[in-house]
Order: sequence, then structure tokens, then C-alpha cells
Amino acid sequence: MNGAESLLQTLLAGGVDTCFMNPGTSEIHFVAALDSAPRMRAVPCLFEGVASGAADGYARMRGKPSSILLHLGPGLSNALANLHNACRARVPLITIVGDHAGFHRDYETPLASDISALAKPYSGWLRSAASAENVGLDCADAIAAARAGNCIATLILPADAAWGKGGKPVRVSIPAPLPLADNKQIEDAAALLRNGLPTALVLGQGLTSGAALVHAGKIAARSGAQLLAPFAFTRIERGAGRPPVARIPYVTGQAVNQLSKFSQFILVDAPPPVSFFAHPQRPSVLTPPEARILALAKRGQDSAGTLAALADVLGAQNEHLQTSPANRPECPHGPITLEGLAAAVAATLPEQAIVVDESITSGRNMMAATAGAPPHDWLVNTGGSIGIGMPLAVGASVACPERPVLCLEADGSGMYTLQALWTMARENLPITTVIFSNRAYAILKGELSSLDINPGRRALDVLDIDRPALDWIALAKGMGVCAQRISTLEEFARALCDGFSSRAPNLVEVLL
Ligand SMILES: Cc1ncc(C[n+]2csc(CCOP(=O)(O)OP(=O)(O)O)c2C)c(N)n1
Repeated sequence: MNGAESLLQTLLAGGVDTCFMNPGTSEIHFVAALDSAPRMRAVPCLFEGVASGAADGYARMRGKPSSILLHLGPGLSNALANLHNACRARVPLITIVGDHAGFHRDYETPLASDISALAKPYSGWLRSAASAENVGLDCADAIAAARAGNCIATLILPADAAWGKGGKPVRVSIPAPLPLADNKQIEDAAALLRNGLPTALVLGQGLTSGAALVHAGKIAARSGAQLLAPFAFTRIERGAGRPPVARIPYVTGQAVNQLSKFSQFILVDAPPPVSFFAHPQRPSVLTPPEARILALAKRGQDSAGTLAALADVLGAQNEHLQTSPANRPECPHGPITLEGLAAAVAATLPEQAIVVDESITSGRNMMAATAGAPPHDWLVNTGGSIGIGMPLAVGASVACPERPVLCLEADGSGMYTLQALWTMARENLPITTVIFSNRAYAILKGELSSLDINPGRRALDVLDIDRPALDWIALAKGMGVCAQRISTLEEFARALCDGFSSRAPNLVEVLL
């Protein structure tokens, strides 16, 4: 068995059975080894940023890592923007980067690059395989590290470690359970929740779904606290029958206003709420200056278990959950408005849908409108690096093939990683992508006015992306995805229903 074969067998033994990939010559032994590993699902991506975003979406939905295969420093560099987002999402992910064989690195070759230096800022674990014999062990360590730390584990695979003989698959050790937060912190949090003051429980990454959300909901029911999620959350399980979690708004004034209602904040493995960007006149810290802030649980601790312990201390485990009532509007009709588009999504969203939201300014009404829609999941950009929407949708769909995926995509952001459409078509993923074609970087125009800048023609000109106009129908069709442009709300609602029932990728362009 060569090193590449042992790598694939170790991945599979460790439960990593999907690889989003864009290989080159240095990874060709990994590619060849796929023939001996039929259980590994290899998903080709035509740009590395699609692979890294897809691996993020996969992990958010499955709670376990997939792998990505990249070509030396340049392939890794192309993946970095979405690895930045994945790092912020705190998802487990195995990044395999091919490298030149050891003896070849002595030469100045075109693709020679410092892969470790490029990977380091985003890798919770990083190693270069020393030999074929060690690749299995390296891979098992990578999987264990990614799982234990919810982080990106990067394994650099030199070509001679891939082709060399003596590879051995290695069983992945089960990570030791993480400790809970200190008892004192849990007691302090319980005291705040009992003192009757208006309190927000801010839930960090991974705490707004599954058992953690239920524990948080019970704590809220017992104490009257409100559940909040950072603007850049990983995944919220929401809709009718689920405890409501309010998102902290992007716009500083709105966030300050929302948070001004609370005099205490319990941050459960969540960073203090701060604005996305600095502003000459506005505060960076969004919480009221006099508010009490308690940090409960941190990275390296079991934050979900800590919420369960807090619910126990409060005697909240038998509380009746307060959940969002079922409530969906009639299908709207008439000319396109942003409120109408949100109502159409709310009226048609199927149960168990996964919504990926990179709609930027066009979808600001979407979450409010769908609060009472049938139960669904909502995923957003966690790191502010745009171009994640369609890749995330690919990963979520590969992770949950039975569930319809709705990808709400702003046109400017969509152009970063539109190659994801090709992967959707190739894998026949049931994803309905809605493109909001405002043909502008609208949010940046908003930033100009929020800074009281009166822009001239040249400044505004670089924020318009209408010359030439993007033809999303042609772009989608060119990559094998059925597409239509709609011009009324009833057409939009019909297109959504058709898309959800088609079980195939499709795209709807909304001209704004
Ligand atoms: C990788 C990356 N490059 C650039 C930016 C800066 N940026 C933020 S929003 C934006 C434009 C968004 O336009 P679009 O996606 O069309 O949404 P709209 O604002 O029109 O709703 C840009 C370029 C970014 N966040 N990430």
C-alpha cells in the first residue's frame, strides 16, 4: 500500500468519507488511490474556494469533517478566503495539500511555495508527512485534532510520501471529552438569571442547534432571558416549534438599539458583541456601557454541556419550551419588492429545508419573515469574506441529500465562486439558488452614506456592476443548471415551488 492509499483508508476509518477536490500533478497518487477506496465520495470543484466553502457547509450540517484536496501553495491560496470563514465557523475540516517530493524541493521550480506559512494562520493543527509509513498516523492525528478542537487540520502531503511504499491505515483515537466551564462561572450565570434583570444569553458557534439549543430554550423559559446569536452565526435551527433565537443585526445603530434593552449579557462561548467595522463616530462595542457581561465557557470547554449544567442548576430541565408559533403568509403577488420576496420564501419554504443566506442587502427581511415557517436550518457567512453562499450550499446538500437547499445569493457575492453551479449540476444536488440581481455592490453604497460621504460619479461608478450586465441565466445554463428570470412575485413563488420539487439544481434570477 502506498502513502496515498493509506491516507484514504485512514480517512475512511476516521469517518471522513467525502473529499471536495481540485488536484494537480503532486496529488495524482491520491487521485489514483480513489480507485482502491470506493467509499470515498470525491466531489470535483472547479475552484478551490468552492471546495473549502463546501467542506464548511458539510461540517455545519453533519457535525463531522470532510476533507479537501488542494494543489500546493497556489491551490491552498485559492481556498483561503473560505478557509478563513470556516475557521470563524469553528468547524472541523481536513485540508490535504500536495507538495513536491522532498528531493525536488531543493530546486527552484515554478510551484515551489511555503505551504506551511500559508496554512498556519488558519490551521489548528499543521504537519507535513515525513514518509509514506507515517502518512496514516499523520492523518489519524489530523482527524483527531480537527474533531477535538473543531478546527482546520492541515496535512501537507509531499509527492514521495504519497507514492512511497509501506503505508498503513491507522485507526483514529476517540478524543477525550472536553471539560465543562468552571462551577463558579455556572453559579454566577445562574445568579444573574435569577436576579430578575433583563438578560440576554448570547449563544456562540455550535450552540444554536440540537441539544444545546434545547437547553438554552429551557434556560430562557425558566428565567425570561432572551436568546441571541451573533450576526455571523454558524447554523440556527429555527422555524415553527423551535425556540426563537434573535440575530444581532449588522447595522450598528440597529444592534445598539436591540442590545440596549438588556442590562446583563451571558456570553456562552461567544465573543463580546462588537460592530463589524470601526466608524469614526459610532461605538465598536455594541452592548450598553453599564451592562454586566459574564463569559461562560470558552474554546476548549464543552459549551453545550455547560448549558445543560446551567439548566440543571436552574432546575429548568422540565420547563416547557417556548417556541415560535407556526405562521406563514399567503403567496404574495404583484411587482417585486424585498418584503414581497421574503414573503414568497416564507410562504413556500419546505419543511427541513436548509437555507444558505448570502443575500447581503436584498434579504434583510428574510429571517423575520420565515420565523414561523416549517422547521428549517439557516446558515450564514461567519467570516465576512464574501463568496461563500453557493459553496456552502454544495456542502450542505452533499451532507444532507434528502433535504432541499435554498441558496439566497447576492449577485456581487455570487460572482466570487459561481463555479459551484457546475458542481451542483455534476452531482445533481437539489439546490435552488436565487440570485438577487441589483447589479451593484449596494452595501458599500450604504457604507458611503453611513459615513456621511457624498460620493462623486467616479466613486459610485466602481460600486456598480451593471456594465456589462451579468447574464445569470446564460452563466447557469453554461454550467448545466436550469435557470429562469422572473419579474413578478407570483412568478417567484412558482419558481421556488418548482425548484423545491424538482430534486435537481436550478437557479432563479430576480432582477431588482
Ligand atoms: C473576499 C471579500 N472581498 C471583498 C469584500 C468587500 N465587500 C463586502 S460586501 C461587497 C459587495 C456585496 O455586493 P453584493 O454581493 O452584490 O450584495 P449587495 O450589497 O448588492 O446586496 C464587497 C465587495 C468582502 N467582504 N470579502
